[in-house]
Amino acid sequence: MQQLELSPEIDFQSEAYKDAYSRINAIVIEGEQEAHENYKRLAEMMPDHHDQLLSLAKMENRHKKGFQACGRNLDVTPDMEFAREFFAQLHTNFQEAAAEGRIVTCLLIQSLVIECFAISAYNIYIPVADDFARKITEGVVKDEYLHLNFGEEWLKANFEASKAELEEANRQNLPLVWRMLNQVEADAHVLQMEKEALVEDFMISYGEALSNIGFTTRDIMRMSAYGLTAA
Ligand code: PL3
Ligand code: FE2
Ligand code: FE2
Repeated sequence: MQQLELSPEIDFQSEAYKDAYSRINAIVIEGEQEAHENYKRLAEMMPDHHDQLLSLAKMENRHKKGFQACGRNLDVTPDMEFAREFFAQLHTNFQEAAAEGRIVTCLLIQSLVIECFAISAYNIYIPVADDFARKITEGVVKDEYLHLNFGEEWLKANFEASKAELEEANRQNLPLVWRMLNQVEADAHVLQMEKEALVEDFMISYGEALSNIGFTTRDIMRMSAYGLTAA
């Protein structure tokens, strides 16, 4: 609220806002769709957690519908082609890991990387969103913490056996996050979301997740650096 008072009025109907929103909204819709498919796939790969994962998949589908409504509310048509391109590399990495039965890599991509990306983006969006989108996003972000928690709990319980694969998956996928952040920087700025804040929030959520799973501070520092040098 305080942030709202400090920032100048946002004109949600300006052409500049709607143009930027057509890409950001599409990214979020596509992200929720990817998450929906990824949890369905994980449900097949993890029979012990099948029902829980299907319920997460259903939540993602509801999130997608919520964000589609946010676009319609502003009279914006989401640029889905741009968004599919935006997620292409992460999508491919998940598909390849799933095809080889690499559950740990799939969980790192979906439940750690994508969920932390979503949590940071949504938290930073909420104070600068229009009233309609703020209510939707507040509901969604609560669910995303549950999704992150699912990955944390499983990886924590299987930490020793997962460690090497987690390190490799981090090395492969974290650089993609920095690239994606660079790609949204200009549009996010139009929505009054600053890249520095997104990076900071992401690093905090992701670092906390790695810590909860069992990595040491030294591990976390080293693992976080992968993204930055290759960006
Ligand atoms: C997982 O449940 C959802 C995955 C969504 C990923 C979203 C990434 C968003 C990055 C773009 C930054 C702007 C966000 C604006 C919020 C409406
Ligand atoms: Fe979601
Ligand atoms: Fe999620």
